[in-house]
Amino acid sequence: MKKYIGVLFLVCNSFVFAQDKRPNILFIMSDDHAYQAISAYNDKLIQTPNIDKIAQEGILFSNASVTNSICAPSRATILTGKFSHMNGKVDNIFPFDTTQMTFPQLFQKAGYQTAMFGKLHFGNNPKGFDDFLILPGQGHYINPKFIGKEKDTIITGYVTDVITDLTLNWFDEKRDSSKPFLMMYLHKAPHRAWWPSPEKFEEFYQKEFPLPETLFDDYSNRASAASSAEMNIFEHMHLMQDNKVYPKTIQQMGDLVKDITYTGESRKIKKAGAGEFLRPFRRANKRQEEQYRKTLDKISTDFKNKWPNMSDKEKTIWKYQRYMQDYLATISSVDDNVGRVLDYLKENDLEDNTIVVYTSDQGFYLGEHGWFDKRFIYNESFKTPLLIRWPNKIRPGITNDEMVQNLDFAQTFLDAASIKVPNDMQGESLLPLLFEDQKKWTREAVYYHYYEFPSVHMVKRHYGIVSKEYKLVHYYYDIDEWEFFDRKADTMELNNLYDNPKYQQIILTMKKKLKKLRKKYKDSDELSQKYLY
Ligand code: SGN
Ligand code: CA
Repeated sequence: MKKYIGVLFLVCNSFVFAQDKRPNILFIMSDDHAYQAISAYNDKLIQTPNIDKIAQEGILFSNASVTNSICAPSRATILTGKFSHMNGKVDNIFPFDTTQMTFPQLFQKAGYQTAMFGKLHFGNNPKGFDDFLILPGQGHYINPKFIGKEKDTIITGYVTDVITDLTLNWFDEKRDSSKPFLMMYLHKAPHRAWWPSPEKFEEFYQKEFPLPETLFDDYSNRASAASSAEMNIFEHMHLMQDNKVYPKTIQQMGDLVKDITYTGESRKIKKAGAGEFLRPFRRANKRQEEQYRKTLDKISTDFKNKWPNMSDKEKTIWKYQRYMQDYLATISSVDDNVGRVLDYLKENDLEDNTIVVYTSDQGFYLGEHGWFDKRFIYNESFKTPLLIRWPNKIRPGITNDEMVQNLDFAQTFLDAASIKVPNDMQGESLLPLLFEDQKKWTREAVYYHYYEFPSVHMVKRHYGIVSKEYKLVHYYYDIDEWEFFDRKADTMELNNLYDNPKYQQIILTMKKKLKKLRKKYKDSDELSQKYLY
């Protein structure tokens, strides 16, 4: 009997030991973080030493992309490992069917301890989490409210710091060291309306940023969708909500009030965004308001002095600088806070067995093509940052240019944790690329499909195929137009070659590949009909 107990003890022990060896996963995602605003990708706009550290000690993907460049659909794709047309969350409007399997549920079942803090923006509470506190919808930058498992709560402070405090407190107070963890640490920043902390607001207000080459793009040589979109900095960015021309009393602005409140989007669109007007700042308490006021007054004075005498071109540049100052200031806070979490892992001996991922729910335009926002298949919003560290597994400092997608995350994490992948997931595990086993990676091109139209920013519905070399796009629904770009020759995507005789053969080949991909992933014109409104 004793002998059997001994054997049983050994078996149990080795089981516990084997369990312990499964890696922890820290999934860090921000909202609308352009790769152009991470110094590991581009150091012309901002220094992000902490985020960069993940790439220095791991891998950086230079061609990582999303399947549908908008918030909730990206999150649904990440959680289900399926394209929007399969998981049904095609845009921020259609509901998510919560009976679907998501990868955190599989982690929880497999014995991982699971937690989520921050922005989910999904319309539902997440499944498969032992603990969570999520922002309702878009959430607030200042003194944010959180939805919890048991009760809701409002926490005083700046959202990026608060989400980090919640994450670190969970590690300190709730983590069960006998289990590996899956932590989803999800930032609201740098989402519009780009409210920095008071300190960063002042610090970044002093800075001036280089102009993107295509700030004054006239959208010639492109499909008509580029010129009909409503995300142009000069035309559609609000002076008040976005650029923070927010005088103490509106009367102080005299005749300029008309400009502040009516420059920007069409009345219809402006009405839709009106709820957001000043909302983030209105949540500030007296002390916080005073802190912000210092910088706000400088902005109003500058606006009052300069605006009436500026040309349209100068106005665009003024708005661009204001935009970059605030957008990048919110990122600077994200970077500081990522540093706090990385330090925690190091100080608590969690560094070695933790896979750290940094990504965004999609990319963003930082003035390229004159734009802000996302949605298009053009590089700045189609691509997304992706940096992964896994000590002793990933060779430090490597870069990979394969066509990987947010679609692949679920399968990658399941594979790393040795959990069985459901047959209907549509991505690929990235482990061969992390381990530089290139032969095991056969994907040539990826598929993209954007749906949310007509809606804010008015980006037409489109789908397409993207390889390292080429991009072929079809705009449908209310128009029928194609675009074809030579990605290597035309990195800024200014020259639609769809009608160029020299490219007809390759366009034909890409069309065939697109058709094949649509078949493989089970998308079709008939299915698109289901998602019209
Ligand atoms: C809001 C923003 C838009 C943004 C959408 C979707 N306008 O409507 O600029 O595209 O959210 O963003 S705002 O005036 O309300 O800030 S997403 O990240 O949630 O998809
Ligand atoms: Ca987003």
